[in-house]
Amino acid sequence: MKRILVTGSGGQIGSWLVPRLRELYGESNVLATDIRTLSAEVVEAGPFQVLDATDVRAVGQAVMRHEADTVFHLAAILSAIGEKDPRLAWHVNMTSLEAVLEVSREQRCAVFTPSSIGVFGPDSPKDPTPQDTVMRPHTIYGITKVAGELLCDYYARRYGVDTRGVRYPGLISYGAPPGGGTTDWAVDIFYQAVEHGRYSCFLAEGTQLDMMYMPDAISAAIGVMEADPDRLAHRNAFNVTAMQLAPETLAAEIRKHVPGFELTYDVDPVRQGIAESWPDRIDDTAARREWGWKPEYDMAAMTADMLHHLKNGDGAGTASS
Ligand code: NAD
Ligand code: AKB
Repeated sequence: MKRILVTGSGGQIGSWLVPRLRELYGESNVLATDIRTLSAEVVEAGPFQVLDATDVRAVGQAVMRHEADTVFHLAAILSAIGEKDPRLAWHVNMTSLEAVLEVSREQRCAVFTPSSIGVFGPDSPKDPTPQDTVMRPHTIYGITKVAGELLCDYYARRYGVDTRGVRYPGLISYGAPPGGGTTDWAVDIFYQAVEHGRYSCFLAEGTQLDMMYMPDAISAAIGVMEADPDRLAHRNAFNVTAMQLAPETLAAEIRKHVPGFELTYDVDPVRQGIAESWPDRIDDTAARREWGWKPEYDMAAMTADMLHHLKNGDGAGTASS
């Protein structure tokens, strides 16, 4: 049975990933950690520890005490917050990854690190964006993700650390709010639709980006880590996508459930600039071929499920950006 440590457990992904890992591998085998204390519900559901992932000694001690053999490294600063404080993004994203990789080299752990569609930039082909192509992002977030992918591959080649990752698109979920990204509009829109019947979007009409519903994102993380290593030609990191959404496309789908839902625009130039530098559609053939990636939710299924849960009071607020 795997012994797992998760960093950044309280975020949008961690709040879904930790319960799923505990279901699969046993409650006591999954140590949830975050730089901040989390709700009693999370802390009492299994082992939890406050841990700053940039502190290599603390990460080393936590891995040793828990006897972890696998680290899911989720702690990071996302794209919109990163543009507000680039040095913080560089520090958190790079120092924490280097700490996790060093500890994993010493203590022989496998490592999952999410990358992002943010690795791509204006020079990358936009539709479709291939698995292997030009990656010259204009955001500090994207720069840390490209450097992170390369560092993970380096640790695999040089030290034999089993590093794997996926390039997530924008993730849509209820529960923990998104952490300050460019794709947060695709979560906010659902909360505003249910609460107020209207939404003012910070991206412009026609801005298409790849997206995925969180249950599929969790399957991707677990799927790539369970994949047969002999089938993997790539490691860090696989393009994965489930749907392509522009604000007006998603609004039309929401309107089928919330008649009269109104969409207006109040464009934020910073996040609009980031979105325009990202792909319209990534090609995830390599993930499908090498480890059987296949999403379950399309736009219609995701929208129905999101609205069902939010109407039942399963939401937890909107984005922090
Ligand atoms: P999030 O912002 O929701 O959560 C990040 C968590 O990390 C927070 O709970 C925060 O408290 C914690 N954290 C911050 N600094 C820390 C530190 N120094 N030590 C320990 N914990 C710290 O992020 P998320 O959406 O859950 O993203 C997780 C990973 O997935 C990130 O690497 C992100 O780049 C990547 N990703 C996310 C998305 C998305 O749409 N959510 C898309 C692509 C990639
Ligand atoms: C962001 O918008 O920063 C994230 C991502 C796509 O990496 N959601």
